[in-house]
Amino acid sequence: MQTHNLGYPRIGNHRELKKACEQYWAGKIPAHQLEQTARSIRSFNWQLQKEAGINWIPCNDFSFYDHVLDTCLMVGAIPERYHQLVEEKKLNPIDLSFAMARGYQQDGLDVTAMEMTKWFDTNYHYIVPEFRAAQKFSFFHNKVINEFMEAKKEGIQAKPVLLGPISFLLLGKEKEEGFNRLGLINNVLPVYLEVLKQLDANGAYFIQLDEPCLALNLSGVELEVFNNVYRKIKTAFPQLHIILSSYFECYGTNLPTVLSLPVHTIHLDLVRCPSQLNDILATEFVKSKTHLSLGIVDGRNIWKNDFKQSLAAIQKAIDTIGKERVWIAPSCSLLHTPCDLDNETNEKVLTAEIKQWLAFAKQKLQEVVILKQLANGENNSVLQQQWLANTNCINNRATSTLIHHPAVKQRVANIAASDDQRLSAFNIRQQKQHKALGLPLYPTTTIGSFPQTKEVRSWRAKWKKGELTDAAYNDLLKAETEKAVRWQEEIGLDVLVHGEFERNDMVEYFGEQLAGFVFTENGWVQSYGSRCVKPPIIYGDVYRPTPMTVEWSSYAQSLTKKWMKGMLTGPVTILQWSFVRNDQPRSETCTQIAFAIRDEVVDLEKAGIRVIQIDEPAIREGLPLRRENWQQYLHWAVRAFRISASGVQDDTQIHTHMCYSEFNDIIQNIADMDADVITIETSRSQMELLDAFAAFKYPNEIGPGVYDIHSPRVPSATEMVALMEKARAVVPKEQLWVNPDCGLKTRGWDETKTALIEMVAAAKELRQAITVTT
Ligand code: THG
Ligand code: ZN
Repeated sequence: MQTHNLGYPRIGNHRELKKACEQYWAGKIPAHQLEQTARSIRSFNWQLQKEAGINWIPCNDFSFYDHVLDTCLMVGAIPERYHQLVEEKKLNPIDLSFAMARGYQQDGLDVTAMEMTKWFDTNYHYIVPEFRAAQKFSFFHNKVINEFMEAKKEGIQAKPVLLGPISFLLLGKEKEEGFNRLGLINNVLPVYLEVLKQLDANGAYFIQLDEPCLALNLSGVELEVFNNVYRKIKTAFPQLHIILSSYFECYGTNLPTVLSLPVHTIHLDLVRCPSQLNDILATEFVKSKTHLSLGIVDGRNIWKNDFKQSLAAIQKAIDTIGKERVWIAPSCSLLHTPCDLDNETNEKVLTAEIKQWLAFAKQKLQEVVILKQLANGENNSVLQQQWLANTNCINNRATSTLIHHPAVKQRVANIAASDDQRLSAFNIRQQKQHKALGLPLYPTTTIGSFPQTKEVRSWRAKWKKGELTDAAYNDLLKAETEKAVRWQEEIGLDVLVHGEFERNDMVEYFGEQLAGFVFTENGWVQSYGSRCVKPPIIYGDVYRPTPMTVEWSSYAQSLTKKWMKGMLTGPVTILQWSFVRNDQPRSETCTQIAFAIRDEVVDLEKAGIRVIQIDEPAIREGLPLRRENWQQYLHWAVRAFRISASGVQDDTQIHTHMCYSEFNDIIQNIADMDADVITIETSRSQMELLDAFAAFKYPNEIGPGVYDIHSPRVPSATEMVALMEKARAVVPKEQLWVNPDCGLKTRGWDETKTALIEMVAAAKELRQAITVTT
């Protein structure tokens, strides 16, 4: 029996990599210091895994920015617009990768960044490879060899991890019409073979090829490519030991192909797909020589492993295929969990009772090793103690009174048919809302947040440290809010927002006020590049003890005669961006959150807030990886949104906001959410996204974003009018709103002001055009 790890968090125990990268980008530290930080993180991680007793420790799981981007560099898939950076500016591979991820604006050059999208169903974003029909590949950056040698110098025989060639192609996108990127496989495979050759020559023994696309629905043609590629690898390197891994889902209909591939080991995500093991053990596979890596420790969540349950599965595998063919591992790379629970030392933040239920990356590796020892039949007092401690923690969590609130469960169990229905149909609500709100055609609004300046952040930091009293902090926020309100009135926006200066993260802010959530001090997880999030932990039944946003919204409304929009995060997004309890279905937890948000919506209405936005940017990324599971998810996710929105009168207007999404394939479900107004990101794609809404004849009101807030560029009123005219060509003008793409939290005030003044001018021009023509 062997243990291995698929990947370790690379941000560093205290986000050292984030800090070093940002300092390097700001020109505050030289390249060698950045590389020194990277080396010490790698070394720290390797030694930690060695001390934990892991047999096969990964290398090349490190990345300065993203591992898919690194793969682009490995195989020389460098889009043409960056070529001058290599040829003229002589950028080294690390600087080049930063330019590809972040764009390059220097010495008169303005090269745009590559696109970013979500890594499967996680909150991690990867850089999307760009392919052309005549795409050439070459072994361009030898990072993987370097890291293998670096580990060797540290006395570690590491297991290089590579994103497999097929998933690499499938995760990318065609940048021109008329070809299929998978057709490039014969061009890219030689580069992979060259990499394997050099790894082999340098003494690599096991090599992990990640093919996470095996978690998706694949066609017969795609599966045939798997057959060909892995046979060619075997033929070229009969002596190399390939570990093929996929995660986040069952292999499903891909399983027969996977089991037939000539690889040394096949990794199974037994957390997402526990049934898979029995299925495999009932086939002819048993008679083969292939090893099975049992991904039994949850790499996506923070709960302690249940040893008893895990051992039952491991034992079954051992009994059927023998100890020699069994490996133990986390279910996927530990990239998605925080580094080390030992860094949580403040009992006021994370109580001892809850902390004992948790395991972060370091603890998960210890679990993997203990499971192996237990399965091996080893027996000593330490092991006995570990077993006992685990049993106690698991029992303690199962029976804890902290978790269960009968009233919450009852409310979900007694859900009435009317709970997810507004009082009247949209056309009736629309009439009542138009009458009650008295807004002009093409009403203008923003998505919610205004710039979180250094000052605002510093007030919060001081207040958290106790250097600022509640009263002083509140006064500062009130003044900032009032400034924002006055300014919005001045420029003539129609529906105002309070600016959200009191909030940190749009999920954290609500989690902190809801029962059933806890937080960590240092539980950071990489989101993209140097950006990290600290997901809340949902450990128990969720309810809302007291109003969360009513005070701020009422205060802001009291400052103006215009309508002030209430701003909430929706139940699906709160669920999606948290670590969720695993002792009940996600749908159940989501419904509990939905009722908590509903209570807030009702209280906002009572306080006189008549326009309420419930953001759901994460609804699409929550989609299951396999299509056959989509409708079940969409059923409970859409219902959760509707529960949160349906407690109000007809003339209260419910908005929602979505971004970073394609909507074509779920447009019916978005319509089923039945928000009175939806604002969406469309400006980057020049309103292309709106096509789905137009073709579907989306019945409710829409605010297609007219400018891209992710860029500092300020568009003119003329450009925005042109975009809105595109929208008007496919959506009746009575349905249209004018707003930016997304919240303005990450922008500066100057650009925000200029852009919004232009936006209001654009709306006026659009209204003018109507009066002239009628
Ligand atoms: N919140 C959460 N998840 C998210 C987003 C979010 N996932 C998708 C998208 N938005 C990711 N975008 C970002 C943007 C900025 C940051 C993180 C994710 C960010 N993080 C700070 C950093 O790394 O410096 C840390 C957080 C803070 O200091 O408040 O800026 O909005 N949950
Ligand atoms: Zn957005």
